[in-house]
Amino acid sequence: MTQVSEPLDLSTDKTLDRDCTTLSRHVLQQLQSFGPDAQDLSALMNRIALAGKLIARHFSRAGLMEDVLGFTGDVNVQGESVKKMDVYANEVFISVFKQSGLVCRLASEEMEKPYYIPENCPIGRYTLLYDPIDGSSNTDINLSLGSIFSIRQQEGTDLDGEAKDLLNHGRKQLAAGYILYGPSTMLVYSIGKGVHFFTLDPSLGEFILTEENVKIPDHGAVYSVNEGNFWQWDESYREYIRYVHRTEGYTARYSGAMVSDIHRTLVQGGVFLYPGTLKKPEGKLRLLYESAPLAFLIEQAGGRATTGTEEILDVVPKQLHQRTPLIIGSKEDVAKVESFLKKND
Ligand code: P6P
Repeated sequence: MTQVSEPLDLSTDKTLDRDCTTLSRHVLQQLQSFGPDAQDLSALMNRIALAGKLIARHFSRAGLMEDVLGFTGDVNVQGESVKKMDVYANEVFISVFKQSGLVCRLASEEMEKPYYIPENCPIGRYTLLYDPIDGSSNTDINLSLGSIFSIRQQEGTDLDGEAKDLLNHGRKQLAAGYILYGPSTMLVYSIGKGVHFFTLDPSLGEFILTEENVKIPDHGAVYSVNEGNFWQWDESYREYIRYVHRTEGYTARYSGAMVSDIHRTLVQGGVFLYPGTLKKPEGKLRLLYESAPLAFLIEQAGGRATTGTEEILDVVPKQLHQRTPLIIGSKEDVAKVESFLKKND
């Protein structure tokens, strides 16, 4: 008589299965394919995850190690003082894609021109666009910050090494997301099939699936903007701020690191905005490796992202580091901001 084994405790089985839902497996599940393109995307996301783990580890020990915090003394292509963490994180993304055969070019906030990895270029058809550390003003004060990434397919041969094919709208993105270095390290991504949350389990050294198909609420109480720029804005934005000041049910949150503010907006609803100012009429935030990847995510989650006059994902940039005004978040809250812009048109 064969001994009938006790049925598996399903709760254990489910936990085990959840712990085995790594990022690379999730990508293949999303694509329902093991074909070469799916394998490429899975491998790309795995490398992004490795970059996130390396940067998170560096941050976690920053105060204990020499030469991690503080400024390098240099100024980047954006005219911003460079933090040592900016340089480290930028190098991490380059290193994780060497010998990958995947990524030929990397376009970064920290580099004026795209960086080519020659050994990958004959076969690597992907380009990584990224902001290695977004919100680096938070680095030395131990507040949350992030990395933002976007993956595009190279179009054409780029023989002149100018990567002109990158100057295209955001709906060309194959994948986009961010890594949030907070109390826990999270990786949030989309390959156009919804938005998914992964949380780093340091004991495993893996990002594990924690939430699938995240949807942004249609409305949230929080408006997120640097009101220190109030007198530099167009009157229509000042009218919107006066409205939320005098209307019950709104509150302000602003962290100085867009990834943190966007993550809160994605989870709780609301709106984040960085309008053009007198000093920067075109806005501060960069299109290709900050606003477009986040717009891709927020649209996938059922929200919206606009310049105020055009959907962010429709904007075709004229140059790699082009900036843009940004209004992003819940549908109803983005529409509320737009209603003030239209009133003043
Ligand atoms: P301000 C960080 O430099 C960043 O690009 C975003 O992460 C952040 O939301 C914004 O700039 C902060 O800019 O002018 O409010 O300090």
